[in-house]
Amino acid sequence: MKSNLIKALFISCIFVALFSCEPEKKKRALNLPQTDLAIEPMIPMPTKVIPTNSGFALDKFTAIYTSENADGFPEVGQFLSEKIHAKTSLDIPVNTEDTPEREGVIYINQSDSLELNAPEAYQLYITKDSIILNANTSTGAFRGVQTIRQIIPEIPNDTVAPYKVWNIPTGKIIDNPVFEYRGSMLDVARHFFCVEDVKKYIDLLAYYKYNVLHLHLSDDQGWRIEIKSWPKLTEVGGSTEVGGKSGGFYTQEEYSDIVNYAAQRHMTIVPEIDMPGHTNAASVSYPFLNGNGKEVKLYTGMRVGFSTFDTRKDTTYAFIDDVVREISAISPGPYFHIGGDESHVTKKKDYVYFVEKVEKIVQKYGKRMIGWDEVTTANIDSTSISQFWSSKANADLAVEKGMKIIMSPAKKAYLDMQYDSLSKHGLHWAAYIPTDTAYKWSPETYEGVPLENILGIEAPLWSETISNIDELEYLAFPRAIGYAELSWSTPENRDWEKYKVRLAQQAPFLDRMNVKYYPSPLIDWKKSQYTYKEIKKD
Ligand code: TNX
Repeated sequence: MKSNLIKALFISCIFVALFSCEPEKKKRALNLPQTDLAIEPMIPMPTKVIPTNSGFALDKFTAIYTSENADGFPEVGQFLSEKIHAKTSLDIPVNTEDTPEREGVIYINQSDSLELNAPEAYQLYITKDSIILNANTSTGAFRGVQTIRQIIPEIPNDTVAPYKVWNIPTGKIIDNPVFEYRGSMLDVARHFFCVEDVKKYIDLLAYYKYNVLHLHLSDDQGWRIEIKSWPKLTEVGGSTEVGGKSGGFYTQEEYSDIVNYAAQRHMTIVPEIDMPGHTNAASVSYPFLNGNGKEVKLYTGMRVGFSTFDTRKDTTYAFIDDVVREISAISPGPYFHIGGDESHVTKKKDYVYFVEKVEKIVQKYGKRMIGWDEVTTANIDSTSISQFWSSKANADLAVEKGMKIIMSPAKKAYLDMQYDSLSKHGLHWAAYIPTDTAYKWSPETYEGVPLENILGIEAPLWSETISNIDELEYLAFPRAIGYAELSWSTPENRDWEKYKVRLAQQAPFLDRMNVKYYPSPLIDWKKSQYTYKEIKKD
């Protein structure tokens, strides 16, 4: 009798042991909710999404493997691992040789046979057992990694997490941007923003697949980049800002730090030195540059259009040559922006003469010139780029000259415009731009610019009315998220009603990133995407 009891006990112990040996992973996978890749909050919306309605379990057993010899791929894998850690606290190894327990692998492969063959294209195949991200270039892989980040559920820390598994819906994604230039501009001249603020903005833009940050580095109120051959530009010209507080500037080392940080996120920095107008800070530093005939002094107001360089002096061009040379040497991207807007006190013929000369200087240092749309009134090269902000006539001129155009219509794409009359920050000279107006326009057809002339879209954030990162975020978000979709997604994939549902679900990410976005009343913000409570218990 006793021995029978011992036997039974022994058998049941074995049974319990066996049962608890059932792979933990399998047990967890059984508890995954039904999922649908097609309704994930991806922004910008990918070209094609084909759901297969099952789940990949991201957990502590997952590993990332990348093509090891393809340029930049291991770094992209590392970036994904870091971002997974920030979101889930999981430590996912990259290219580890320790494999025994690994299940559910994320592969990031260099591949020449994508359905869409373009530099930033990528494909994702998500099955129950693996995620395969294929891209031709590490830039394509980086864009695909943003998609993966967006479909890992954002689970609040305080939610019960019985299995510590993040369910990723299965399916296939084929994706590629419509426009090659997808940018935002930050005006660090009217108010100065420190390196950390700029990096945070870069991080947020990169998540939405932007590839350009244009820095407006000089204006009447401030000069923000060290030029070693002309030190007073920053000593004097960098000393103040709108409102009269002390301004600031980037040393060349700090600027390079920003450039490298952006490059790691596959983004290009476009430096802008605005001239011949908007040059009061430069002229206060070196008065020989001044061409408006008046005495120059530091300016901390918000007026535009009162300053100009002296366009007929050789020394002005010697100065510009040094500035373009020094900045180009630390800007690996292909562009140099010369401003050229609102030169209201420069005589027309002087303006044209100036732009043509400066274009040659920019080209001498191996860069492609960008200028605000007024530059098209000069006789410039078809390789130069016009940034449309207000003048249809200038857009037509650019098309006539065969130039590429960056679309930044002030009425639709200016991030410094107020949302409405109650907005805490911003201006409204062009329009009020609520979150839906920012999204509901078509860059492909705006002002009749032919599609083949459009290089892309840029959303400028002028900083007369904002002086810290919280205020910057209030104006930029959520509108900048919409511009990301306008510049990446096909017109067929853009629909306000569908977009606003996905936008609402950005709240947990924005909150985790401590982004002080404007909580537009048009959006039914979802504070949490999905919680473990939705996972059925056994
Ligand atoms: C116009 S748009 C400007 C900027 C101002 C902005 C304010 C353009 C090329 N120039 O100098 O900061 O309006 O919205």
